[in-house]
Amino acid sequence: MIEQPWWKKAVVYQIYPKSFNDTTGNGVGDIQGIIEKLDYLNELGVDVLWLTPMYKSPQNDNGYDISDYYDIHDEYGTMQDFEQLLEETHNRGMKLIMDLVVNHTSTFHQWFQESQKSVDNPYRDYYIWRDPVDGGAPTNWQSKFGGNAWEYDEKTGQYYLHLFDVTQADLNWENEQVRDELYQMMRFWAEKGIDGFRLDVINLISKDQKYPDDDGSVAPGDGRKYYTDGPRVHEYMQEMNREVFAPYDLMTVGEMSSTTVEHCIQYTAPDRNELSMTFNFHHLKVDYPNGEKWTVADFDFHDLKQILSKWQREMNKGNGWNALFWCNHDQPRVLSRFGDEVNYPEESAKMLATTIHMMQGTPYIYQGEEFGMTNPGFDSIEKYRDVESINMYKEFREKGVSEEKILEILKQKSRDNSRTPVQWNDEPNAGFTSGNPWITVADNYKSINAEKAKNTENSIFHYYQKLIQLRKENDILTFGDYELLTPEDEQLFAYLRQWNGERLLVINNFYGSETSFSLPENLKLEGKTEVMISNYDDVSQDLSDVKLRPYESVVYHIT
Ligand code: TEU
Repeated sequence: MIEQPWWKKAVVYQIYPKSFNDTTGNGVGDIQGIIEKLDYLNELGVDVLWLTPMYKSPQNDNGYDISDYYDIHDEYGTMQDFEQLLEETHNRGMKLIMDLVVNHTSTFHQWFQESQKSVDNPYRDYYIWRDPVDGGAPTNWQSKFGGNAWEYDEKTGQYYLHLFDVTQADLNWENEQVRDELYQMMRFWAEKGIDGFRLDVINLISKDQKYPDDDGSVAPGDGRKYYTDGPRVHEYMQEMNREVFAPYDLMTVGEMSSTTVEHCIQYTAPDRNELSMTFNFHHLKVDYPNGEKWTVADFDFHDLKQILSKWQREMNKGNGWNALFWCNHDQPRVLSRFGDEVNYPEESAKMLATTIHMMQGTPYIYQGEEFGMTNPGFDSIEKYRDVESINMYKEFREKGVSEEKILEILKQKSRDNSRTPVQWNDEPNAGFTSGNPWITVADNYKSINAEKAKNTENSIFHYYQKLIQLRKENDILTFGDYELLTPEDEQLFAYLRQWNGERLLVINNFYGSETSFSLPENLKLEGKTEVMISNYDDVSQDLSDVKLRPYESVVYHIT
């Protein structure tokens, strides 16, 4: 075994507390609900739990709008509950990381409330305030949730910047005092004994101080090039690392919006002392034709392979480290997106899991993915809760798009697709709550639920268990290099990993028809061959001509 940071062999499980498990009957998940399910998570075998924000918040963006970093949101419980959760997680040999939202705070945060009072308030400079330009907004940048990114404040006659919702004001990272306050807050949580942080949109914290208008070369008022991976971002990451991460030996994963592989190498190469690993989203834009998310579209399989392969190759070469994932609370369910939830739910869910879990990086599982949860297929706007979806609905209605068309888009693209309650069993509300759930439970919970998956041999749950175990037992998964095979094949995602004389041949059929794989002519794979994992019984043994059934996935280990 080679010495390495522990998180290079870990698997992380993401919990969206609001939808995880409710013990009080108020329809909202809570901390005690997480504690209740720790044995389940331990049985699955995951090493780390990532909790999305549980701090005090008006919940306009489900907790990504924090009004007090030092307190727990009432509906979730108390600080004592949190401390109990941390202890019980540790007692089971698992670790816990918190979500850190420091690009912005809620406008209900005390800092902003002060900041808004007057131009000479000591907190004014905690946020980004600018004078009007030509009687209007300082720049033409668009908020990620629609509309201009600047909001006018009548009282003081200036605008503040909000890259997200109007109640999420961007912090001014140029201000050293802001940075110090934030580091102090991070140390507060580190002192409690947490094991790390997931850092929300952390590559957006450094803005171009000239605040130029966007010329519209990507999209009208796009603005991203003036604040994405901005001028001082690496300096800030190194400072944060020095001030907080290194002294407490924390695992950190940065959420990187519209980033590049060059930047992610810089963020994660060990000698730079910034972050442990990064999430990037390029592989999840393969169903955004011409960059447009809000449209119904199939995914581009060729692009999916190319993008994932590029990140595998280049991060490995640059000594960076990828977070591997298909889903989170901002993305539709992967089974509905890249699999076939109707005809081959079991096969395609397992195939997708294999594709990601055999790569280099740290895999993340989003709650419910481990037993095949799907998009709920909401058929009315009243069922949606997400601020982004609701803004989009209003905007599109104003433009004259039909209700029916918008619902069709939301069914595929809304963030609420992954936010429906975890389906624990076949009891009312899927066992999530005894009350009224804050968002409707998907109606397939009687057939798709955790209890059933746990009690069924060969279920998706048991397949994930096995994948998690394999990562611990096989160094090749951590260290092996990566080569995409048959890149032009329109149905197969096949790759080869090699390390220390061992090889892994990973073959995934992404479609519902049969096909076959033949080894490229120049590739000779000699040695003892074993099937490491597969989602069908009796798989082909002849590597020169592997027959694949619908959504078949097979991994050969050659030693
Ligand atoms: O998301 C950042 C982000 O840019 C997206 O994934 C976003 O949801 C997408 O662009 C919308 O189309 C993070 C959080 O994960 C998300 O839940 C928050 O809403 C957002 O930051 C703001 O804090």
